[in-house]
Amino acid sequence: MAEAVRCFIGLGSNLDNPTDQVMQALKELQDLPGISLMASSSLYRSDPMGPQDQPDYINAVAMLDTQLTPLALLDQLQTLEHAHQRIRLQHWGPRTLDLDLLLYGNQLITCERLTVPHPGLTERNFVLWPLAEIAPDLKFPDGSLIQTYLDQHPLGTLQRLS
Ligand code: A4P
Ligand code: MG
Repeated sequence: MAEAVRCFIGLGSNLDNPTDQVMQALKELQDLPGISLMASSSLYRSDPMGPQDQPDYINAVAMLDTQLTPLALLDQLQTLEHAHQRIRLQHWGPRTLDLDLLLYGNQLITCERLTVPHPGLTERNFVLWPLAEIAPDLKFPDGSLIQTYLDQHPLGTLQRLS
């Protein structure tokens, strides 16, 4: 059997009780076939990036090991999004559940359905801080350290929830 690859998933929600959406999604990730959930961050409340006339987000990051291929993993994540009745109305608009594949081992992936590392990864404090909470020594595929990006994108109004 193929060796498991360490992956990180970004979770976000700002509709229909976002805290429950994210906590439920973390449970569901754990139950997905071919996936072992290794750690999950605290939940964080964040100001909306993009259109401002939408509610605050709840964000978190999960660490998992999987033998699924990147596209098979994306399929699983999208099935989960659909199960949360996500309706895609507007780019960067409100959503019940958004699951982004942030990192798939050290792989660089560019295809029609997938860009990994996720292009927003090193620019969003609501991704960087929860990621650093569960992987403080993380190195990105280009060799850069997560700590560098934390310094560039401080916590600001991002709020870690207990
Ligand atoms: N896709 C390509 N690469 C990936 C990847 N690494 N992970 C493709 C997941 N999907 C990936 O995604 C559109 C397509 O991207 C998918 O079909 C997949 O094949 P989408 O989630 O439907 O589109 P979107 O969310 O409207 O656009 P985008 O650019 O993915 O938005 P983001 O980056 O997900 O941002 N503010 C706060 N505070 N917190 C948030 O979490 N999230 C967003 C959405 C906006 N503002 C936010 C937050
Ligand atoms: Mg997305």
